[in-house]
Amino acid sequence: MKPLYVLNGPNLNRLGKREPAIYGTTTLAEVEQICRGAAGERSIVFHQTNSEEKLIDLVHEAIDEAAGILINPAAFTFTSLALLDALKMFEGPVIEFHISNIHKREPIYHRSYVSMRADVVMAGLGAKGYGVAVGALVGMLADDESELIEHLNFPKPL
Ligand code: CA2
Repeated sequence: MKPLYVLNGPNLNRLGKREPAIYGTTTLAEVEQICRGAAGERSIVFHQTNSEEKLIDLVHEAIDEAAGILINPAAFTFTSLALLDALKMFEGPVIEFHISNIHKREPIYHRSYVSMRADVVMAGLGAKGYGVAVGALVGMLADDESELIEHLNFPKPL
């Protein structure tokens, strides 16, 4: 079974250590454990990077390896056409995830490039919401697979 890729953008390595009023007290290491716990039989490939180039390289890796992508692109959400272009090459489900509700914040946080590719956008559930998002991704993949099985069992008549 292909893994899920959970990708995190710039500054999220500081999670739980700064601005707890916005981002809470859960650390990124705890987020990783939450994701693994919510994934069931699926394995998780978990990364955080402060580099746009590295994040795009990880999306390229996911294109070849992953069943689905959960991405918190952080500030690259609002700036990176290159990240959007990379995500457009991925054929499986993509969930865009934000710890805070970006729409409750200043207008610069309202226009997401990544949302133009994401199948699902989640914002405002806090860091523990990563588990909800992984569960949703697992469910989306199970739905896809049951549709495929249905199609294989009941092919359309000629
Ligand atoms: O709410 C989110 O998950 C964000 O993607 C986080 C980004 C922000 O640019 C987005 O608007 C929303 C910023 C991440 C900053 O990370 C920090 C982590 C800990 C402490 C301070 C900042």
